[in-house]
Amino acid sequence: MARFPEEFDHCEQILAPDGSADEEAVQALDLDGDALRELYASMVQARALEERGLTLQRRGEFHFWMECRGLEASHVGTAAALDDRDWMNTEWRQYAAHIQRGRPLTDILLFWLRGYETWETDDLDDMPAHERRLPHIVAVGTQVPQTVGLMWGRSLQGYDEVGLVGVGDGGASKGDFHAGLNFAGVLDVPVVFVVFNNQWAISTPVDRQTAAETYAHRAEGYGFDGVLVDGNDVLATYRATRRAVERARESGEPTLVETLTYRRGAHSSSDDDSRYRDEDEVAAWRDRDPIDRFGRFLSDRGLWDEEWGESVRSAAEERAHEAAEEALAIAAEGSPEELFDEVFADPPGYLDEQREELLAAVAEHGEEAFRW
Ligand SMILES: Cc1ncc(C[n+]2csc(CCOP(=O)(O)OP(=O)(O)O)c2C)c(N)n1
Ligand SMILES: [Mg+2]
Repeated sequence: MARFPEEFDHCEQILAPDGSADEEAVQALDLDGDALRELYASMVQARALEERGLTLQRRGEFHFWMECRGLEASHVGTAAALDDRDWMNTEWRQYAAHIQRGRPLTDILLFWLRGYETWETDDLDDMPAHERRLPHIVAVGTQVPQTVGLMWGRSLQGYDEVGLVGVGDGGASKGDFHAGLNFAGVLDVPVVFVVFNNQWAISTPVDRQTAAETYAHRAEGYGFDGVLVDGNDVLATYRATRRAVERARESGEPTLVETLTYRRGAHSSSDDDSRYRDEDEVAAWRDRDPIDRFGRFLSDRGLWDEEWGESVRSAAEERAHEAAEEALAIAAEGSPEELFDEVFADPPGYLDEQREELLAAVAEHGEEAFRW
């Protein structure tokens, strides 16, 4: 069974569920009103995008979609702690983090519509923050050793950049997780590992992933620090990650940050979560909504009122709508043979043969027959 929110009040926290805050801790963050409002707006944008994506999937315009509902504070707070020069590789549900780093919504959607990503530049010295990432890999957990390799290389080249890599509670069971953390600990690779413990990996609850009390404990076995934070508190996830980023930059020492949270939506648009979990559990976590909590905090400081909240929400919905229209139009211009692009610089011969076969089939049956 997954666990209820009351059991997790021992996590590092700045905002209580009612929005009241540890004032001293807030002051120490040194975030002004605009920066605080930006965190809120990123979370709202992520939710608007997820609602749009789900609607379009139900209408048959997207073949697949996944929600990050409930995880926004974990994704946005950790991403906000990075500098523009840093790198961020994500697990597949983490689009709120990309939003916080300024990645265009259309670009996020196009990955799910086309299965590949494009970059505006390959000049590493002139790359904007939102492009400083590896291509998204659907194979769970592989991003962990890849990030360590990337950051080991960058630090050997003399750059003072830090890499953040996100992985789920399920992904943390992969051997890749061990290989990545062990290597980074031994060689002082400047990486912040973030385990988004949302307590489910499709239908497998976290107590079938690990018998340990926390993921954060594992850091000790790799020779570095681990910290458990309330994943529904955007200021706590920001602070813990910021500390870890600073440490990595100064000494190369990695950190493991566990954000404890809950996946409120189904695993994906292809999943029916009512078949394996109790609605009471979902309802309990709905009361801990990270956006509502942060809104109450902002409201107490005069940074949020109904009118402003509504304007942020409606602008986010409009942007999500426009981005979806744009992404669908771009994807419609693509052709089936794109399947073979963006993988190999020099494709092996058998792929050329398969491309010819596909083109012959398209010529015979028409492109429409190859669209989902
Ligand atoms: C190597 C591999 N095995 C299985 C899958 C299918 N799969 C996709 S997501 C997922 C669960 C991931 O759970 P978790 O790591 O907790 O991330 P979450 O979905 O909760 O964000 C699985 C098993 C996959 N993509 N890659
Ligand atoms: Mg999970």
